[in-house]
Amino acid sequence: MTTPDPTDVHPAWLPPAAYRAVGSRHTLVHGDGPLVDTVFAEVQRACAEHGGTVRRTGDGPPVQLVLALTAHRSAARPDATPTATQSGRTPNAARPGSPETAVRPGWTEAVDPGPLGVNVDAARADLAAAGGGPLGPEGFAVVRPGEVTVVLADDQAGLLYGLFQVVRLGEAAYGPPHPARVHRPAMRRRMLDHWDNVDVHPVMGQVERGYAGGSIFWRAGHPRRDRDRVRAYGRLLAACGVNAVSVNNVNVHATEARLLTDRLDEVAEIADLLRPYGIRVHLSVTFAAPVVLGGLPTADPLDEAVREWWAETTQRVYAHIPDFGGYVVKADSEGQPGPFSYGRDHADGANLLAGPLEPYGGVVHWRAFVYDHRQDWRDRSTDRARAAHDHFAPLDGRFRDNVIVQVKHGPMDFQTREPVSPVIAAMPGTRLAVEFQVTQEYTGQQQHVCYLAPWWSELLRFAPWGDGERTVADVAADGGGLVAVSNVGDDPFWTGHPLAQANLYAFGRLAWDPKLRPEAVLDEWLDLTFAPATSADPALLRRTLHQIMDDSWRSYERYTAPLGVGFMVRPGHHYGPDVDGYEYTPWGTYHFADRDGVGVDRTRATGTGFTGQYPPPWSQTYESLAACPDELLLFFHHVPYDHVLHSGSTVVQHIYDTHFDGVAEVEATCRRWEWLAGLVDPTVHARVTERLAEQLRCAQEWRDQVNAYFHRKSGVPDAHGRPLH
Ligand code: GCW
Repeated sequence: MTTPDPTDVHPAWLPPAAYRAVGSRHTLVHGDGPLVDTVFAEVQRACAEHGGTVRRTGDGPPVQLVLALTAHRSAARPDATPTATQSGRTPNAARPGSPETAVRPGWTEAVDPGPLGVNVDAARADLAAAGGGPLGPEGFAVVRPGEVTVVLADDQAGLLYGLFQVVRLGEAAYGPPHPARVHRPAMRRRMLDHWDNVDVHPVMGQVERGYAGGSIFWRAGHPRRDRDRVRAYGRLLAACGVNAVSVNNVNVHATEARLLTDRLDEVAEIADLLRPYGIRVHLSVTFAAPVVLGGLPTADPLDEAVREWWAETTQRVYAHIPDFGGYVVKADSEGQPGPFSYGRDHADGANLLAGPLEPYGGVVHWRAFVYDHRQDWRDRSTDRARAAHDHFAPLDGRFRDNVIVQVKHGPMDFQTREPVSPVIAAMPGTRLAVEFQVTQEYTGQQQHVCYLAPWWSELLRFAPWGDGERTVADVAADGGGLVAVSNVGDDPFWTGHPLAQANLYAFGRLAWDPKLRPEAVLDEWLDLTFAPATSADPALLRRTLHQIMDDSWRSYERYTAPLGVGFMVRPGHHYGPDVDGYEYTPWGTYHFADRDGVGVDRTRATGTGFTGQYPPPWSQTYESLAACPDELLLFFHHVPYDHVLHSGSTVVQHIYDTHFDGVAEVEATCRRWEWLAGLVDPTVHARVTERLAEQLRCAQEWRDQVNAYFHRKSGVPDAHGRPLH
């Protein structure tokens, strides 16, 4: 195969310079199979650029890098139904002494694919001595027993991930000898959901909540067939560890529904392009498919003809796409059809689709984003935050093993700050996937710099049962993995804002290893994207980009909705401030500000009772006004404006201060970015400069609207006498 090289798109974190260390050396790639071919092609391309050589067998110059498959083949495919030992309800990440890492008797004997030279044998011995096998379907080890760096993997995908690790390491991969370093993904499935439409939707456009131009897959009703672009996308995703992509919007409209049947070829083509990068394709389907596509009178999950229709349809899908990943379903949510129409529940619905997928190793991602979007705002007893738990927790244990209940990380909807969804702690007998939003619907729509890895890292490290107990990452790792809504479109920078590429990269890396520090992930991304060797002042570049990005999510939080209350965005498109925009609407997203106070009382004592959906200690912490963390205060409590926060500030003064601070931080970001003129590609510099001007304008608007609003409601002046309008 040849590696893609679209000329009309930014190379993101795989510019040729990122391959300098690999491409300037002599490399041996050992093993067979399509993904090994991908590894070979990647190294070959790097060598063409940087002067090294690569071969698969035979004689040649002494090699400095070996990428070799071991003879051991893992029985499990990444998407196969996990066995007790694989899932075991313990984190998937290797733990010394756990069944995951134990050396199987006879394993070292099994590893002998032939005479590759002494360094490889030493590397294998080293790996075995370190108790490092089996590596699993996607794991790999990097060993440097002497002067040669050796990457070992049991399976092809592991070799590909091993190559990208060596690329990340750059020159550091060829430093002093070191023993085997074993890498295995924490999550078996690391998935991106595209909300791409085939037709241009009259309101949502080509990509729902897309801020990077059109779709890379479809344009105005037709497949784009930009094969290079899709391959290049697969390559970028593999390089950060993503292994599954759902290609179309979870809101499945009439044309998009047909991707399951007469337009399946379009999906198969994408699958063909992504397969060489270890990525399986999934498809969003409509629950009403038996009616709208099959002409049946019902889509009732207990109807025999409906079951047969799904079985036959699924069989046809696998005939076209043998490694098809499975279905994604948004049912009974925001107008999408679902089992409620037939008096059935979500377990009935999900199990209907899971059955036919099961023999092929496919899964159903069944979304838990189910709530009443036709709420009466006057009715204080209905609380949207409660909805997913109310619907799904009682169904725990009823889902088939190849159903993955996909839960948004928070109880509302991808806000800048929300507590962790209580569903994540409520379904021990169900495989759960946690869903993030890389596309910045509520975090600046790729007009604003907002590096989201610190937010995701907080969420992944959160321990719903209290400190020292299992984390959100552990739940996802034992269950269905991590999913995120993609931020990619046909924009020349992939993501509209060039710095938003870092979010896509970070999502993949955190899904692979949720313990990575967000600043370290940013360093990886910086070093790849802005290869230091090509920069006039790499230290200044790195320092400045850290200053701009590390805290950008918290800056965004400061100038938008305060203290976890959420929304306050313009209805519909969700960009920019509108404090009361959703206040008297049916969407269930209220802040309840009046002249005396603000916030949503979700306590058991006097409010909606939502705090009772958490296990201890959080059920108590959130219930207590005194204990509730400041950043979530208004999510859980309605308080007077003079309520004193743990920080010592009153609520209203906190609102004023953070809004002035947030804008000042954006001003500093604009100045810092100016210093980088000449240190980054001029087209990148120009694009970011343009976006920063908009970010500053918008941040000022947020500051002035939010501050003026709370000043007018509360009548409390700013303690520092700043203008409040
Ligand atoms: O955040 C909301 C978005 C909808 C989206 C929905 C969902 C695809 O505003 O555009 O629909 O979430 O997650 O299903």
